[in-house]
Amino acid sequence: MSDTLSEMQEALQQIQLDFEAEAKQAGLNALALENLRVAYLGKKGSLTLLLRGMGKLDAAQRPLMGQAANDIRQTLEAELNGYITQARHAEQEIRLEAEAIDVTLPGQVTPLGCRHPLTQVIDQITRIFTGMGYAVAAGPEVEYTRYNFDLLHIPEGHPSRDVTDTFYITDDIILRTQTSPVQVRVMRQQQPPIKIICPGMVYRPDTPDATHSPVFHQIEGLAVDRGITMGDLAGTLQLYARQLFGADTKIRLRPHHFPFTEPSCEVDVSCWNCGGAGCPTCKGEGYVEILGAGMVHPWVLEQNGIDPHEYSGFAFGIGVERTAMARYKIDDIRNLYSNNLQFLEQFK
Ligand code: 2NL
Repeated sequence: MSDTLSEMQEALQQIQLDFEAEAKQAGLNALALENLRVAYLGKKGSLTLLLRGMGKLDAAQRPLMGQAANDIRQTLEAELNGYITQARHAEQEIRLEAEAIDVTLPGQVTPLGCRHPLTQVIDQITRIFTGMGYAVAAGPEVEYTRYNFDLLHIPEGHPSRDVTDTFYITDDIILRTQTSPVQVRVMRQQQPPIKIICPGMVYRPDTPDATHSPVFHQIEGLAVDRGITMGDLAGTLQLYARQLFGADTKIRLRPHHFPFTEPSCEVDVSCWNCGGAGCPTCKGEGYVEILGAGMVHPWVLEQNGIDPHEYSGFAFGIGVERTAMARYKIDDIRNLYSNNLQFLEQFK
Protein backbone atom coordinates (compact mmCIF):
# COMPACT_ATOMS: atom_id res chain seq x y z
CA MET A 1 0.00 0.00 0.00
CA SER A 2 2.80 2.38 0.85
CA ASP A 3 4.14 1.51 -2.61
CA THR A 4 1.00 2.93 -4.09
CA LEU A 5 1.39 6.06 -2.01
CA SER A 6 4.97 6.67 -3.07
CA GLU A 7 4.06 5.84 -6.68
CA MET A 8 1.35 8.45 -6.57
CA GLN A 9 3.66 10.96 -4.93
CA GLU A 10 6.18 10.36 -7.68
CA ALA A 11 3.49 10.71 -10.33
CA LEU A 12 2.48 13.96 -8.70
CA GLN A 13 6.02 15.27 -8.87
CA GLN A 14 6.29 14.12 -12.47
CA ILE A 15 3.14 16.04 -13.33
CA GLN A 16 4.62 19.17 -11.83
CA LEU A 17 7.87 18.68 -13.77
CA ASP A 18 6.04 17.98 -17.02
CA PHE A 19 3.86 20.99 -16.45
CA GLU A 20 6.80 23.25 -15.90
CA ALA A 21 8.57 21.95 -19.00
CA GLU A 22 5.49 22.46 -21.13
CA ALA A 23 4.86 25.90 -19.65
CA LYS A 24 8.37 26.89 -20.68
CA GLN A 25 7.60 25.61 -24.20
CA ALA A 26 4.37 27.59 -24.36
CA GLY A 27 6.28 30.75 -23.52
CA LEU A 28 4.03 33.81 -23.60
CA ASN A 29 1.45 32.32 -25.92
CA ALA A 30 -1.87 32.79 -24.10
CA LEU A 31 -3.64 30.18 -26.21
CA ALA A 32 -0.98 27.49 -25.57
CA LEU A 33 -1.15 28.33 -21.84
CA GLU A 34 -4.93 27.94 -21.79
CA ASN A 35 -4.49 24.53 -23.45
CA LEU A 36 -2.14 23.61 -20.61
CA ARG A 37 -4.81 24.45 -18.10
CA VAL A 38 -7.13 21.98 -19.81
CA ALA A 39 -4.43 19.31 -20.11
CA TYR A 40 -3.42 19.42 -16.44
CA LEU A 41 -6.20 20.96 -14.40
CA GLY A 42 -9.25 20.33 -16.57
CA LYS A 43 -11.93 17.67 -16.00
CA LYS A 44 -9.88 15.11 -17.90
CA GLY A 45 -6.53 16.69 -17.00
CA SER A 46 -3.68 14.58 -15.68
CA LEU A 47 -3.90 15.97 -12.15
CA THR A 48 -7.61 15.30 -11.99
CA LEU A 49 -7.14 11.74 -13.22
CA LEU A 50 -4.46 11.15 -10.61
CA LEU A 51 -6.75 12.35 -7.85
CA ARG A 52 -9.40 9.93 -9.02
CA GLY A 53 -6.89 7.13 -8.45
CA MET A 54 -6.80 7.99 -4.73
CA GLY A 55 -9.52 5.41 -4.13
CA LYS A 56 -6.81 2.75 -4.15
CA LEU A 57 -5.12 4.30 -1.11
CA ASP A 58 -5.70 3.45 2.55
CA ALA A 59 -8.19 5.69 4.27
CA ALA A 60 -5.35 7.06 6.45
CA GLN A 61 -3.22 7.95 3.45
CA ARG A 62 -5.89 9.69 1.51
CA PRO A 63 -5.83 13.04 3.39
CA LEU A 64 -2.03 13.15 3.01
CA MET A 65 -2.22 12.54 -0.69
CA GLY A 66 -5.21 14.84 -1.05
CA GLN A 67 -3.33 17.63 0.67
CA ALA A 68 -0.27 17.14 -1.55
CA ALA A 69 -2.37 17.08 -4.71
CA ASN A 70 -4.24 20.22 -3.74
CA ASP A 71 -0.97 22.00 -2.97
CA ILE A 72 0.31 21.10 -6.41
CA ARG A 73 -2.96 22.10 -8.02
CA GLN A 74 -2.76 25.51 -6.35
CA THR A 75 0.88 25.93 -7.32
CA LEU A 76 0.19 25.05 -10.94
CA GLU A 77 -2.84 27.29 -11.07
CA ALA A 78 -0.92 30.22 -9.61
CA GLU A 79 1.95 29.71 -12.05
CA LEU A 80 -0.43 29.36 -14.97
CA ASN A 81 -2.33 32.51 -14.03
CA GLY A 82 0.94 34.39 -13.70
CA TYR A 83 2.09 33.26 -17.15
CA ILE A 84 -1.25 34.06 -18.73
CA THR A 85 -1.27 37.55 -17.25
CA GLN A 86 2.21 38.10 -18.65
CA ALA A 87 1.17 36.72 -22.01
CA ARG A 88 -1.90 39.00 -22.23
CA HIS A 89 0.26 41.93 -21.29
CA ALA A 90 2.84 41.07 -23.94
CA GLU A 91 0.14 40.64 -26.58
CA GLN A 92 -1.36 43.99 -25.68
CA GLU A 93 2.05 45.63 -25.95
CA ILE A 94 2.44 44.24 -29.45
CA ARG A 95 -1.05 45.38 -30.43
CA LEU A 96 -0.51 48.87 -29.03
CA GLU A 97 2.78 49.12 -30.88
CA ALA A 98 1.10 48.10 -34.14
CA GLU A 99 -1.84 50.46 -33.67
CA ALA A 100 0.21 53.41 -32.53
CA ILE A 101 -0.76 56.71 -34.18
CA ASP A 102 1.80 59.43 -34.66
CA VAL A 103 -0.25 62.50 -33.84
CA THR A 104 2.56 64.73 -35.06
CA LEU A 105 2.15 63.51 -38.67
CA PRO A 106 0.33 65.96 -40.97
CA GLY A 107 -3.36 65.06 -41.43
CA GLN A 108 -5.01 64.08 -44.69
CA VAL A 109 -6.33 67.34 -46.05
CA THR A 110 -9.70 67.02 -47.82
CA PRO A 111 -9.64 69.59 -50.62
CA LEU A 112 -12.41 72.12 -50.05
CA GLY A 113 -14.47 72.84 -53.15
CA CYS A 114 -17.14 75.43 -53.79
CA ARG A 115 -20.51 75.65 -55.46
CA HIS A 116 -20.52 76.32 -59.19
CA PRO A 117 -20.54 80.05 -59.99
CA LEU A 118 -23.93 79.67 -61.71
CA THR A 119 -25.34 78.01 -58.59
CA GLN A 120 -23.88 80.81 -56.48
CA VAL A 121 -25.54 83.47 -58.66
CA ILE A 122 -28.89 81.59 -58.72
CA ASP A 123 -28.75 81.36 -54.91
CA GLN A 124 -27.88 85.06 -54.52
CA ILE A 125 -30.72 86.17 -56.80
CA THR A 126 -33.14 83.72 -55.16
CA ARG A 127 -32.24 85.11 -51.72
CA ILE A 128 -32.87 88.67 -52.81
CA PHE A 129 -36.38 87.84 -54.04
CA THR A 130 -37.33 85.47 -51.23
CA GLY A 131 -36.24 88.35 -48.97
CA MET A 132 -38.95 90.43 -50.67
CA GLY A 133 -41.56 87.75 -50.04
CA TYR A 134 -41.37 85.78 -53.29
CA ALA A 135 -41.86 82.01 -53.33
CA VAL A 136 -39.81 79.73 -55.59
CA ALA A 137 -41.75 77.69 -58.17
CA ALA A 138 -40.53 74.90 -60.44
CA GLY A 139 -41.94 73.02 -63.41
CA PRO A 140 -41.06 70.63 -66.23
CA GLU A 141 -38.25 71.26 -68.72
CA VAL A 142 -40.12 69.21 -71.33
CA GLU A 143 -43.15 71.40 -71.96
CA TYR A 144 -46.23 71.80 -74.12
CA THR A 145 -46.12 74.49 -76.82
CA ARG A 146 -49.42 75.62 -75.28
CA TYR A 147 -47.76 76.59 -71.98
CA ASN A 148 -44.51 77.79 -73.50
CA PHE A 149 -46.08 79.85 -76.34
CA ASP A 150 -49.87 79.93 -76.84
CA LEU A 151 -50.86 81.00 -73.33
CA LEU A 152 -48.08 83.60 -73.31
CA HIS A 153 -49.47 85.41 -76.34
CA ILE A 154 -46.80 84.10 -78.67
CA PRO A 155 -48.86 83.31 -81.78
CA GLU A 156 -48.39 80.50 -84.26
CA GLY A 157 -45.83 81.57 -86.87
CA HIS A 158 -43.89 83.72 -84.39
CA PRO A 159 -40.13 83.44 -85.18
CA SER A 160 -39.29 82.15 -81.63
CA ARG A 161 -41.47 79.08 -82.39
CA ASP A 162 -39.42 78.18 -85.47
CA VAL A 163 -37.42 74.91 -85.39
CA THR A 164 -34.29 77.05 -85.60
CA ASP A 165 -35.19 78.65 -82.23
CA THR A 166 -36.91 75.81 -80.36
CA PHE A 167 -36.05 72.12 -79.76
CA TYR A 168 -39.13 70.15 -80.84
CA ILE A 169 -39.83 66.69 -79.45
CA THR A 170 -43.23 66.40 -81.16
CA ASP A 171 -45.39 69.03 -82.88
CA ASP A 172 -46.71 70.18 -79.52
CA ILE A 173 -44.00 69.10 -77.05
CA ILE A 174 -40.72 70.98 -76.78
CA LEU A 175 -37.81 71.75 -74.45
CA ARG A 176 -38.93 74.95 -72.73
CA THR A 177 -37.27 78.08 -74.16
CA GLN A 178 -37.99 80.14 -71.03
CA THR A 179 -39.30 79.46 -67.51
CA SER A 180 -42.53 81.45 -68.09
CA PRO A 181 -44.55 78.22 -68.58
CA VAL A 182 -43.96 77.57 -64.87
CA GLN A 183 -45.62 80.90 -64.12
CA VAL A 184 -48.47 80.04 -66.49
CA ARG A 185 -49.01 76.79 -64.55
CA VAL A 186 -49.04 78.71 -61.22
CA MET A 187 -51.54 81.30 -62.49
CA ARG A 188 -53.85 78.52 -63.70
CA GLN A 189 -53.68 76.87 -60.28
CA GLN A 190 -53.91 79.80 -57.88
CA GLN A 191 -55.62 83.17 -57.62
CA PRO A 192 -53.67 86.36 -56.71
CA PRO A 193 -51.83 87.53 -54.76
CA ILE A 194 -49.05 85.72 -56.62
CA LYS A 195 -45.39 86.51 -55.99
CA ILE A 196 -43.07 83.88 -57.44
CA ILE A 197 -39.71 83.44 -59.07
CA CYS A 198 -38.95 80.51 -61.37
CA PRO A 199 -35.28 79.58 -61.67
CA GLY A 200 -34.34 76.82 -64.06
CA MET A 201 -32.69 75.48 -67.18
CA VAL A 202 -33.96 76.50 -70.59
CA TYR A 203 -33.05 75.36 -74.11
CA ARG A 204 -32.56 76.99 -77.49
CA PRO A 205 -30.83 75.51 -80.57
CA ASP A 206 -27.92 77.96 -80.68
CA THR A 207 -24.43 77.05 -81.83
CA PRO A 208 -22.11 77.60 -78.87
CA ASP A 209 -19.90 80.69 -79.02
CA ALA A 210 -18.60 83.20 -76.47
CA THR A 211 -22.12 84.40 -75.59
CA HIS A 212 -24.41 81.50 -76.65
CA SER A 213 -25.11 78.05 -75.25
CA PRO A 214 -27.98 75.72 -76.25
CA VAL A 215 -28.63 75.14 -72.53
CA PHE A 216 -28.70 78.05 -70.14
CA HIS A 217 -30.44 79.32 -67.03
CA GLN A 218 -33.17 81.83 -66.43
CA ILE A 219 -34.91 83.27 -63.42
CA GLU A 220 -38.31 84.70 -64.24
CA GLY A 221 -40.38 86.61 -61.72
CA LEU A 222 -44.11 87.29 -61.53
CA ALA A 223 -46.15 89.48 -59.18
CA VAL A 224 -49.94 89.69 -59.60
CA ASP A 225 -52.30 91.47 -57.23
CA ARG A 226 -54.82 94.30 -57.12
CA GLY A 227 -53.32 97.65 -58.10
CA ILE A 228 -49.86 96.51 -59.20
CA THR A 229 -48.20 99.19 -61.35
CA MET A 230 -45.05 99.84 -63.32
CA GLY A 231 -43.90 101.77 -60.20
CA ASP A 232 -43.91 98.50 -58.25
CA LEU A 233 -41.86 96.90 -61.03
CA ALA A 234 -39.33 99.75 -61.00
CA GLY A 235 -39.07 99.73 -57.21
CA THR A 236 -38.66 95.97 -57.05
CA LEU A 237 -35.92 95.95 -59.70
CA GLN A 238 -34.21 98.91 -58.03
CA LEU A 239 -33.98 96.95 -54.77
CA TYR A 240 -32.79 93.89 -56.68
CA ALA A 241 -30.04 95.81 -58.51
CA ARG A 242 -28.77 97.52 -55.35
CA GLN A 243 -28.46 94.22 -53.53
CA LEU A 244 -26.75 92.40 -56.38
CA PHE A 245 -24.50 95.16 -57.78
CA GLY A 246 -24.01 97.50 -54.80
CA ALA A 247 -25.91 100.16 -52.85
CA ASP A 248 -25.05 103.02 -55.27
CA THR A 249 -26.51 101.22 -58.29
CA LYS A 250 -29.09 103.13 -60.35
CA ILE A 251 -31.46 101.49 -62.83
CA ARG A 252 -32.83 102.71 -66.15
CA LEU A 253 -35.91 101.39 -67.97
CA ARG A 254 -35.85 101.57 -71.79
CA PRO A 255 -39.00 100.86 -73.82
CA HIS A 256 -38.92 97.48 -75.55
CA HIS A 257 -41.32 94.87 -76.87
CA PHE A 258 -42.20 91.39 -75.63
CA PRO A 259 -45.34 89.57 -76.75
CA PHE A 260 -46.34 88.66 -73.16
CA THR A 261 -45.99 92.09 -71.51
CA GLU A 262 -47.48 95.51 -72.31
CA PRO A 263 -45.81 97.90 -71.80
CA SER A 264 -42.42 96.17 -71.91
CA CYS A 265 -38.95 97.41 -71.13
CA GLU A 266 -35.33 96.45 -70.95
CA VAL A 267 -33.60 97.28 -67.68
CA ASP A 268 -30.07 98.66 -67.41
CA VAL A 269 -27.98 99.18 -64.27
CA SER A 270 -25.37 101.89 -63.84
CA CYS A 271 -21.98 100.34 -64.59
CA TRP A 272 -20.55 98.63 -61.48
CA ASN A 273 -17.08 99.24 -62.87
CA CYS A 274 -17.13 103.00 -63.60
CA GLY A 275 -20.34 104.05 -61.83
CA GLY A 276 -21.81 105.59 -64.99
CA ALA A 277 -18.89 107.60 -66.43
CA GLY A 278 -18.24 105.15 -69.28
CA CYS A 279 -15.56 102.45 -69.48
CA PRO A 280 -14.75 99.23 -71.41
CA THR A 281 -17.10 97.15 -69.17
CA CYS A 282 -20.13 99.21 -70.27
CA LYS A 283 -18.63 99.98 -73.71
CA GLY A 284 -18.65 103.70 -72.88
CA GLU A 285 -22.42 103.63 -72.17
CA GLY A 286 -22.30 104.09 -68.38
CA TYR A 287 -25.14 101.50 -68.20
CA VAL A 288 -25.32 97.74 -68.76
CA GLU A 289 -28.46 95.82 -69.76
CA ILE A 290 -29.34 93.16 -67.16
CA LEU A 291 -32.90 91.97 -67.81
CA GLY A 292 -36.21 92.32 -69.61
CA ALA A 293 -39.53 93.10 -67.91
CA GLY A 294 -42.99 94.58 -68.26
CA MET A 295 -46.61 94.60 -67.14
CA VAL A 296 -48.23 91.21 -67.78
CA HIS A 297 -50.37 91.47 -70.92
CA PRO A 298 -54.08 91.51 -69.89
CA TRP A 299 -54.73 88.79 -72.49
CA VAL A 300 -52.19 86.55 -70.70
CA LEU A 301 -53.91 87.11 -67.33
CA GLU A 302 -57.33 86.44 -68.85
CA GLN A 303 -56.23 83.23 -70.65
CA ASN A 304 -54.77 81.89 -67.42
CA GLY A 305 -57.82 82.37 -65.21
CA ILE A 306 -57.10 85.80 -63.72
CA ASP A 307 -59.55 88.69 -64.27
CA PRO A 308 -57.50 91.58 -65.79
CA HIS A 309 -60.19 94.06 -64.67
CA GLU A 310 -59.56 93.12 -61.06
CA TYR A 311 -55.86 92.30 -61.15
CA SER A 312 -52.66 93.50 -62.77
CA GLY A 313 -49.11 92.25 -62.56
CA PHE A 314 -45.52 92.66 -63.61
CA ALA A 315 -43.06 90.06 -64.83
CA PHE A 316 -39.36 89.98 -65.54
CA GLY A 317 -36.79 87.58 -66.98
CA ILE A 318 -33.19 87.43 -65.79
CA GLY A 319 -30.48 85.63 -67.77
CA VAL A 320 -28.35 83.87 -65.13
CA GLU A 321 -25.28 83.36 -67.36
CA ARG A 322 -25.38 87.00 -68.49
CA THR A 323 -25.56 88.12 -64.87
CA ALA A 324 -22.73 85.80 -63.76
CA MET A 325 -20.55 86.89 -66.68
CA ALA A 326 -21.13 90.56 -65.84
CA ARG A 327 -20.52 90.17 -62.12
CA TYR A 328 -17.40 88.03 -62.41
CA LYS A 329 -15.99 89.47 -65.67
CA ILE A 330 -16.27 86.12 -67.48
CA ASP A 331 -15.64 86.71 -71.19
CA ASP A 332 -16.75 83.32 -72.57
CA ILE A 333 -19.96 81.52 -71.53
CA ARG A 334 -18.34 78.15 -72.36
CA ASN A 335 -16.10 78.55 -69.29
CA LEU A 336 -19.25 77.94 -67.24
CA TYR A 337 -19.77 74.49 -68.77
CA SER A 338 -16.23 73.20 -69.25
CA ASN A 339 -15.68 71.86 -65.71
CA ASN A 340 -12.18 73.30 -65.81
CA LEU A 341 -11.03 73.34 -62.17
CA GLN A 342 -8.55 76.16 -62.77
CA PHE A 343 -11.53 78.29 -63.79
CA LEU A 344 -13.94 77.03 -61.15
CA GLU A 345 -11.51 77.38 -58.24
CA GLN A 346 -11.59 81.14 -58.69
CA PHE A 347 -15.09 81.17 -57.19
CA LYS A 348 -14.15 79.77 -53.76
C1 2NL B 1 -35.73 88.53 -71.08
C2 2NL B 1 -37.14 88.88 -70.99
C3 2NL B 1 -39.11 88.48 -69.78
C4 2NL B 1 -41.21 87.87 -68.88
C5 2NL B 1 -39.95 87.55 -69.23
C6 2NL B 1 -43.36 86.85 -68.31
C7 2NL B 1 -43.97 85.76 -67.78
C8 2NL B 1 -45.33 85.72 -67.69
C9 2NL B 1 -46.08 86.74 -68.16
C10 2NL B 1 -45.43 87.81 -68.68
CL1 2NL B 1 -46.09 84.35 -67.07
N1 2NL B 1 -44.10 87.86 -68.76
N2 2NL B 1 -42.02 86.89 -68.38
C11 2NL B 1 -41.64 89.17 -69.05
C12 2NL B 1 -40.80 90.11 -69.61
C13 2NL B 1 -39.51 89.77 -69.96
O1 2NL B 1 -37.83 88.07 -70.09
O2 2NL B 1 -34.99 89.17 -71.77
N3 2NL B 1 -35.31 87.52 -70.37
C14 2NL B 1 -33.95 87.11 -70.35
